[in-house]
Amino acid sequence: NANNVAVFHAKYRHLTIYISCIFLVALMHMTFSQTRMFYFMQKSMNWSDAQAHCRQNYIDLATMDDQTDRDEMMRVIRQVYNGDVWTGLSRTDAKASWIWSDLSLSTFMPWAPDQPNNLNSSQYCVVVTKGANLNDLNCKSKFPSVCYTGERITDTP
Ligand SMILES: [Ca+2]
Repeated sequence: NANNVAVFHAKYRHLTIYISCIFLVALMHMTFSQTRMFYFMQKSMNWSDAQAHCRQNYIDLATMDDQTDRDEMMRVIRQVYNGDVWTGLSRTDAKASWIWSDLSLSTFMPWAPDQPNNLNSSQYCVVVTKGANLNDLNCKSKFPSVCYTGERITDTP
């Protein structure tokens, strides 16, 4: 009856709070541990070589899911560099969709003003500028690059 339920709740209230705390800590741990880690590669390479290098040493050229990724990526880059850096975004030709190299379905693409403009009809690979925006450039151009490790399974609110 209601009286027994009340007694039960009083008896186990501390346990409920304890379990809630553990759950909260576990959730926070998941949120933080699954954020991507970004790594700047100083050596200038064309996009394909940069991708091969990232895949060899990390997971791939960097993918961005959201503003959190963008902020963290720029924080890592700006520690040592202030210019264009290859990201994992590219396309196979002028009519193809932009695709992240790890096949991430992320649609977060903060293009710079008037970009992508496919200048000279030969810009199929994407750098992040010092202003943290995306610009399509020629894949044969040589720039430093940014790689990543880690995969986010849950999104932070
Ligand atoms: Ca461009």
